[in-house]
Amino acid sequence: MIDDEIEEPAETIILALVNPTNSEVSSSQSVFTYTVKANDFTVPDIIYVREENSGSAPPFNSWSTAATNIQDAIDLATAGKVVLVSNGTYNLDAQISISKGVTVRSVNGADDTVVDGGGSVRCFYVTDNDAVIDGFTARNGYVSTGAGIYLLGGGSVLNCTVVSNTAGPGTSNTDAGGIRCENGGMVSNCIVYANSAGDDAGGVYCFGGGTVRGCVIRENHTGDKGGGVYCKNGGTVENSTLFNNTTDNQGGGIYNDDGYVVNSILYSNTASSAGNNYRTAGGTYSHCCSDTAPSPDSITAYPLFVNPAANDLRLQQASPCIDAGTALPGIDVDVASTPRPLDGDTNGVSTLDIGAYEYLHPDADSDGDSVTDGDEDIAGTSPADETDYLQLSAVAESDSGDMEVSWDAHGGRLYRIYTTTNLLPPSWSNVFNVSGSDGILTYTNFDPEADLLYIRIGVEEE
Ligand SMILES: [Ca+2]
Ligand SMILES: [Ca+2]
Ligand SMILES: [Ca+2]
Ligand SMILES: [Ca+2]
Repeated sequence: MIDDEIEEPAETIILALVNPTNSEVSSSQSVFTYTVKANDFTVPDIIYVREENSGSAPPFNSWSTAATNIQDAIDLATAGKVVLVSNGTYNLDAQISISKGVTVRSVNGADDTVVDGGGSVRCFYVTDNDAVIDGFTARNGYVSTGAGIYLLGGGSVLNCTVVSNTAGPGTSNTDAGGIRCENGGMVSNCIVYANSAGDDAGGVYCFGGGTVRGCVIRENHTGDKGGGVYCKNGGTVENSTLFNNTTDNQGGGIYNDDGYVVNSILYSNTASSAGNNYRTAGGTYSHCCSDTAPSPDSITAYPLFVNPAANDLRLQQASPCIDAGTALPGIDVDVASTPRPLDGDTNGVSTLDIGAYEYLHPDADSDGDSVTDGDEDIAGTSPADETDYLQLSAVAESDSGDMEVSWDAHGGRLYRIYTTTNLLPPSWSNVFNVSGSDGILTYTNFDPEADLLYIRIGVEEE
């Protein structure tokens, strides 16, 4: 493209060009600016997107040149690259289409990063098995199927909130209000709620495959089969909580046609015709919790949610779902980012809970590092990793004789430094406080008055 009037070209090369119709060269005729097309660049490993940016320019390789449109960044990306999206609400006039193995990830998660279909278009459409959508709210999508997100032949949706999407209009062939997985796809650690479909699958449709893992699926509605989930010709639902979904026909929680449901809670769903919590047409179950047991190894006691009226579907300490699941590969964190499995019944064995949330018992020590799960939760260390606990990473004496202690800190935590010259109570003095970010913090005691100084580090959540 040749253009001498672009205000902020991505990159400008001044060319001396002889006017082909005139052997005389004048300055006004001979110099053009040439704006390099985006695909002339080396594609950066990270392609940035932010909602407003007057300095936007390909290849969007910094926040200052970030794209303002998620699709522009995806179009420029190649397989293996990351499209990193800042906070904001991205209002769509066309669906975001991902047809290559690109990871589209928000900086700060679903609460702060919203893709809005405006009640007129689908939010995301994925046709590559290596594509990943991580940390978005997808809302107000509208189309006849897969109104929030459509995974065709694979792809992953991680840590997303999928809400208020509608498959319509009418009640014929309007399926998958929230998410449609077709012949594959992974939906992991997502909250899918208040979506609807005129025909089948208010929340998630697994059609010919697809996996729903660690998800909360609540308050979705459909006209026909599967208020929460419809598994047709396959599909797997693992460690999920299906709650308060409704259908005008069959299978309020799930309509299970040849799917497999494991470690999942199916409770308080309603169906006008049959199968409030589940309706089975060839599907199977293992280690679930529902009002009637869908398999011999399932339980029927009420799951004891923390506050179901407020949709807080975490488990109380006495819940029968705690440590009642079966072992599954690939599940190492729950929908609230709590590591799992944990030893929620303090019997010394860490076992997956049934449902989307893992209960953290404050007195357990699931990983055996001698720090309780409760203290690890406060410190921000992993209760499922014995190498991760609050500990000093270095103790040193500076050239001037000052004492320095360093530790591996975490964000959202306040560290309090106490010192004493003897251990006789009451002796500790709180001499310094510092807010943590992820990484090493160092405290230097500049004026030790005694030959012997004890230092203690306390931590609390900010
Ligand atoms: Ca557990
Ligand atoms: Ca246990
Ligand atoms: Ca521990
Ligand atoms: Ca630990």
